Amino acid sequence: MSALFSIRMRAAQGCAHEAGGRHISGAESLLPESELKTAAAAMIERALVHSRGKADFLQLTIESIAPQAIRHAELLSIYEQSTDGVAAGRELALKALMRLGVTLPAAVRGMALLEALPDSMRGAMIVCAETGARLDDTIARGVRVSRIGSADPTALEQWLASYGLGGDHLREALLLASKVAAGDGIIAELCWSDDPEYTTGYVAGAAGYVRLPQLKEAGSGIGGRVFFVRPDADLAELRRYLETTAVLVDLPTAKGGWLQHDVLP
Ligand code: WAQ
Ligand code: MG
Repeated sequence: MSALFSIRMRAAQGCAHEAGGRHISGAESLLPESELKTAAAAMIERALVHSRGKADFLQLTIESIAPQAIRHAELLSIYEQSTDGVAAGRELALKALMRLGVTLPAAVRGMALLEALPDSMRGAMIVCAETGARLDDTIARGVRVSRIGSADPTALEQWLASYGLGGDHLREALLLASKVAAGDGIIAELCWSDDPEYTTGYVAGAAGYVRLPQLKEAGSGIGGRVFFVRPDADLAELRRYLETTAVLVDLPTAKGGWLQHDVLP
């Protein structure tokens, strides 16, 4: 296999993130050299034309990944849940988190952290799955998962389309959640988008990706991610995995039952 490159973008309004700029958008992928130009152009376009606002700062990083450093994870199964309104959606999200092994108080506390954000972070909060206490020290930055891609982007697109699924938000979230769920110490993840028009969010864990169509009100530009971890998780090691380990996501081996409706895993 030829060498792969990690390509990632972050964009902010006002000034750079680290100088206090407001996070607008980010993106990451793992690609062969031949696809970098197209991917870079798409990421620049995304940063400059975004529903959260116009970026004044944009950083693109491209670096090669040694083939022997690449790990693999399997694409999570999807469970689509129909819900009626945001309150019902969040209620169901709590239930899904508990099914994956988060305690009720921790699920409630973790969700409250996300609900209380004054504006979106660039990355995720790491929270104890037993107590709901925030464990990372990144304050308003968050832990950003990167070096993540599909082992076969064309096959993934066809796979999703065969289930009537597609779109950047879903594809990227599914890849990210598949890497996160494979992390040592991860129990579950809770996410909703910070793009004002995108209300679908999810709860994910090793047992699957539970898609909830309305986890926030349309028009809200505040979203985020919470990674719930075992109380004894090695946080430094986990953070290294999330931020720097290159992971390619493979399609599941068995096709039957990959997408299910209105059942929790
Ligand atoms: N690592 C950690 N946290 C991230 C990352 C990352 N690579 N990317 C985004 N976040 C956090 C950050 O706080 C953002 O503000 C927040 O998540 C939302 O990011 O249809 O689009 O890219 O099934 O806006 C989920 C549903 C869509 C998809 C999620 O998130 C579906 C989405 P966004
Ligand atoms: Mg966004």
